[in-house]
Amino acid sequence: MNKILKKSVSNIDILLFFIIIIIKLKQYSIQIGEGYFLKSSIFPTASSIAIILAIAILLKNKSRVKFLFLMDLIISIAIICDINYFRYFKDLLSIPVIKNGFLLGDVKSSVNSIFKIQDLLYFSDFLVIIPLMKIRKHFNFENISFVKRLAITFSILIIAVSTNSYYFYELSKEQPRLISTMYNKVYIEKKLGLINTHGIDIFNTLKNDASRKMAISKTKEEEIQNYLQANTTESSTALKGVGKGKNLIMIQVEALQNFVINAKVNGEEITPNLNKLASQSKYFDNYYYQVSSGGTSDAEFLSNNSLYPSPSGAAYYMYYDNDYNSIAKVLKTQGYSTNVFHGYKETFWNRNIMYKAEGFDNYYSEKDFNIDETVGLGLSDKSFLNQTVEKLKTMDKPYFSFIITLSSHFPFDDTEHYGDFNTGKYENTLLGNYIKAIHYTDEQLGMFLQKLDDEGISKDSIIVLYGDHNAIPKENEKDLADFMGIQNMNELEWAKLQKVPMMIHFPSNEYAEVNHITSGQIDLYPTLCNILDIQNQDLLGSDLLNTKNSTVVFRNGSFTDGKVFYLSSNSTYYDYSSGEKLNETEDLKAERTARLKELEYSDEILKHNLLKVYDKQNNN
Ligand code: GP9
Ligand code: MN
Repeated sequence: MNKILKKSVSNIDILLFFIIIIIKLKQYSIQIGEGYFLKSSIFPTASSIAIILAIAILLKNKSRVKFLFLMDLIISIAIICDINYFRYFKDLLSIPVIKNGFLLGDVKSSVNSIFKIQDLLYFSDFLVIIPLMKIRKHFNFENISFVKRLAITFSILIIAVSTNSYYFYELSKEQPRLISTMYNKVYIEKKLGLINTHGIDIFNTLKNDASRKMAISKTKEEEIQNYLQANTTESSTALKGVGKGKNLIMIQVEALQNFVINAKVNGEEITPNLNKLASQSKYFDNYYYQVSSGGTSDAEFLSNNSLYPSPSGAAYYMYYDNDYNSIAKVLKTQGYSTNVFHGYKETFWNRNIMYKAEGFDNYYSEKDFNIDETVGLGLSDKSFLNQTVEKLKTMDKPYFSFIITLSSHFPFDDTEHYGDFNTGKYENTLLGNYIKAIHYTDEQLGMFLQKLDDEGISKDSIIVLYGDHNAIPKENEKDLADFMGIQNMNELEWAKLQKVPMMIHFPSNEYAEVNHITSGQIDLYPTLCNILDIQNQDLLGSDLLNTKNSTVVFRNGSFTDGKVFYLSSNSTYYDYSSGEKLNETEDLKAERTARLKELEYSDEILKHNLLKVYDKQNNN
């Protein structure tokens, strides 16, 4: 009996820690209300607590208690911070946000009004624990040898780490880029629990910081600068400055792929309004999306900065603290007001922070719109675009307004809200549902464009519209092949389908034509520099109106110039038209090396914040 009592008292700190943390997380889960975090993440949560306990067991008695005490304190602080952040942003706190605390400005005062005195109850256990541990000190503890402690630690770790790994694996299978990009922290927490989620955040930050700390040589720095300078198209003449001083309205459409433009299903045009816009604009029909795992945010990043996205993770999360030479920043120097509109959670994709870095003065997110109608993920494109027009009407001119739609988001299953559109044999397939979704968005864009005309806005504006990335995943390729009449859907055919439309509309439908140049999202900004007659500096893309031969490079190292398509996945060159495999020639090899170099340069620019260095030199 005495032995059991001794054992229990000796290990009461371990038991208490486990119970207290579970109670706190349960309470936190109830307070947040959405999604029952603890319920859905009980096993990974228990495993993460067990990992902490395994480490504690390795320590000697006194240090063990101190360690657990400290862990309890850290977890309690994390819970309180998360709750307060969630009350305001409906998201979880992360290291990039903490590092950027000063960027949040008015949020600081909001936090004061959000904090509730009851939050301090998360510290209430200390009132009991401290005296309890003082009493426990007087007991005569059983002494466990280091070897025995090591064995216990090891056994707990094996069970806890494998349980945890299983849940990590399941989540990465379900949402492949979620853990590395952390674009939806609430969902990670729902699946893996609070401790794991913050652990991932810390790990990702450290990994990124370590790769950024490696110094870059002066020679490399200059080499990249020379490359950027050589890439600037000084001799641009076609349409130079035709949009000077005009408003720039740039619309990024969720999952708008090029194959729907001018296409019919069941005898009906899928996107009649965009087809009309295409016929009245410079329409680029060989324009590829170049996004990596950062999805929508990568499309924004490419289009606004003319830099490649990060090869893994998302530039919006990893390089939020860099200096950018973005469209908004340059237009601001020309007296433009800069605004961005997106009817979703303010912090999603780290937008609240990144938009500041990209020079947007005003960011209108979900909280600035009246959420009176929802379709798919959130506020309907109809209501969003209607409210956006109202905001545009009052904006200081000239303005740059960047507008990002939402309703046509994967998995396109909100069919009851897309309206009636018969997709014939594609009814009840993912492709059919996508067609319905994009038809809905097209209708809303049509009304929006009409309003811009009616309000007299179009005549003073350059309107750009493009798709962010693909809609149809590879596993649904059969339906798409059928729709496109492709008999043999192979890797090349699939790669050729990864295009999004890009249209530039000028007042009075001037300069309308279809432009077939092979191009990508990185080329938008330099093209706009020419049209708006603004400084084209340190950009990696090409001005599409003044370039004869353009090559588009994909984040995975594939590239095409419209004649040859190199696919990095199987390291093969193809003739673009015939699909024939080509042997590597010296020229092709040189091209491939040059393309990889360009990607590497972009990575170095981001890792070492080189635009800041070059900007300083330019100003000296
Ligand atoms: C939500 C949206 C989604 O704000 O932009 O991003 P995605 O999942 O398409 O990358
Ligand atoms: Mn998207």
